[in-house]
Amino acid sequence: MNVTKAEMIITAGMKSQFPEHNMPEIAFAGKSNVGKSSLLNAMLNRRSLARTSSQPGKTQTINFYSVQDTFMFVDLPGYGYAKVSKTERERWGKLIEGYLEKRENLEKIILLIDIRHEVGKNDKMMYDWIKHYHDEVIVVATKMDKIKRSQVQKQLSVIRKGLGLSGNDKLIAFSSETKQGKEELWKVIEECLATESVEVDVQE
Ligand SMILES: Nc1nc2c(ncn2[C@@H]2O[C@H](COP(=O)(O)OP(=O)(O)O)[C@@H](O)[C@H]2O)c(=O)[nH]1
Ligand SMILES: [Mg+2]
Repeated sequence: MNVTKAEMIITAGMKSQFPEHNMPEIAFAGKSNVGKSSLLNAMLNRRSLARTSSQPGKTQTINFYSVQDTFMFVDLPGYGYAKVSKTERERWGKLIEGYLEKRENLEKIILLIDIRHEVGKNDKMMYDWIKHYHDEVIVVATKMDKIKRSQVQKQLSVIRKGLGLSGNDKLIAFSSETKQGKEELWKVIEECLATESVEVDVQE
């Protein structure tokens, strides 16, 4: 896909702020600092449409980006950041559940895992949760430029085993620095959009 138009629609801190529209949404989930915002920028050919940070745990909002006026990318708040209060964690839980469980527009959730890391408990929980609702899960192994080329296949199989991926799931190695994996990820996203099952009635 050649993205020529991408806009930030809203940074939602609560469910009532989720935008009403009838486009399908592709949401990105993962641990904080996994590289979600960087991946969105790389996919959308933008340097800093989605804000990136070297300090994990900053974004506790759901950010909506419209792409080509035909679908939306949704940046979910990262999980697994220890240094937040119980109140903050509960707020996070409510926000993300409010989106994942009830969002009519949601077409696909893409799970991001750092290619250098073991699969964590939260990653596995998120995978199982997605798998419960979606037959096919798309997993992106991020920051592949941080490991040697010769280690990529090995790390991918660590992730495949750790999550317990099944045959119809997809696992793509990606780098926001080198843009490796970008074409492959677009191809998978375009396939999702082509077989789109979302039908949303927007009340005027
Ligand atoms: N080398 C490298 N660094 C990355 C990559 N993706 C993200 N980062 C860095 O990892 C940190 C967290 O990235 P960010 O996109 O903000 O993560 P988020 O919290 O998941 O949105 C930032 O310092 C990024 O520059 C990548 O593909 N390669
Ligand atoms: Mg982010």
